[in-house]
Amino acid sequence: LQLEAALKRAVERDQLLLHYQPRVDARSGRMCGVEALLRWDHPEAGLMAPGQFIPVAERSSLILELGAWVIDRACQQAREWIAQGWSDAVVAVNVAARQFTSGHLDTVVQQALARHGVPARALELELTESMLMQEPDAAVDMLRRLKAIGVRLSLDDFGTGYSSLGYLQRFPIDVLKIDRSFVQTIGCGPDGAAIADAVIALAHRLKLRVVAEGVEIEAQRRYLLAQGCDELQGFLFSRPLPPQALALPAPAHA
Ligand code: G
Ligand code: G
Ligand code: MN
Ligand code: NA
Repeated sequence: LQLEAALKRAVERDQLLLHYQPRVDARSGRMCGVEALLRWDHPEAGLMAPGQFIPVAERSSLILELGAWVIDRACQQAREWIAQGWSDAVVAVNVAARQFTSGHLDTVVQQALARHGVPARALELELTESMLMQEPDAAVDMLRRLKAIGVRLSLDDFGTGYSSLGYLQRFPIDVLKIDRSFVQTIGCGPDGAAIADAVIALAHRLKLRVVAEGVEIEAQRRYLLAQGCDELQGFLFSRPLPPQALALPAPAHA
C-alpha cells in the first residue's frame, strides 16, 4: 500500500520517464522504431524498472492513469522525433490488461494523438494474447476501433501466453513479436530455433510483420535474417536509452 501511494505521487511529481529501445530493420539494419519502456526515478531507490512497480499499479485503477501517461508521453516524443526529421518514426508502447479491457483505450489513444498532432501510424500498441483472450469478442471490438484510428497493433511475448491460433486470425493485428525465450535458444541444440521458425512462417502466412526480441548475439541476428524475420530488437543493437541518447536514423528518402 505504501508503494502504491508513492507511485500515485510519482505521477504528480513527474518522477516517471520513458526509455526507448531501438527496433531495427533486419535487412538494412536501419532503426525503424522504438519500444517505450517505463522507468520510475525514485527519490531513494533510484531508477526502478517496471517489473518492480507495474504489478502494484495493476492492482488498482492507478494503472489506467499510468498507462494514459505513457501513451501521452510516447506521442509527445514521436512528435519531437518527426519534427527532427525522423519522419517514419514508430513508437511502440506496452499496454496493461486492465487498460485494454477498460473499454476506453481507443479514446485515450485518440486524445493523445490529437493533443500532440501525431499521425496514428507513428504509434504501435503492444498487447498480449492473454489480455485478448479474457473476453475475445469484446477484444475484437476494441481492436477494430483501434485499427479504425490507424495505430499499429502487435502481439508481444508471442508464444508464451495462451491463445488459440483460430483467434489469431480473427484479431486484426499487424505484428507478432517473438518472445525472447524463443530467440535465446537459437543455436542451442537441433530444435532450438523451432518455435522462432514457426512463428516467422505463421506471421508471414497471415501477412503480418514479425519482430524478434531479445536478440543478443550476432549468430541470432544472422539466423533470423536468413529466416526472413522483418525486424530485430535486443541488446545486440542497443539497451533501452533515454531519448536524447538515441542516434536518429538518416532520412529515408534522402
Ligand atoms: O524493463 P523491464 O525488463 O523491467 O520490463 C519488464 C516488463 O515491464 C516488460 O514485460 C514490459 O513489457 C513491461 N513494461 C515496460 N514498460 C511498460 C509500460 O509502460 N506499461 C506496461 N503496462 N508495461 C510496461
Ligand atoms: O515483455 P516485453 O517484451 O515488453 O519486455 C521488454 C523487456 O525486455 C525490457 O525490459 C527490456 O529491457 C528487455 N530486453 C530488451 N532486449 C533484451 C535482450 O536482448 N535481452 C534480454 N535479456 N532482455 C532484453
Ligand atoms: Mn514489449
Ligand atoms: Na516481449
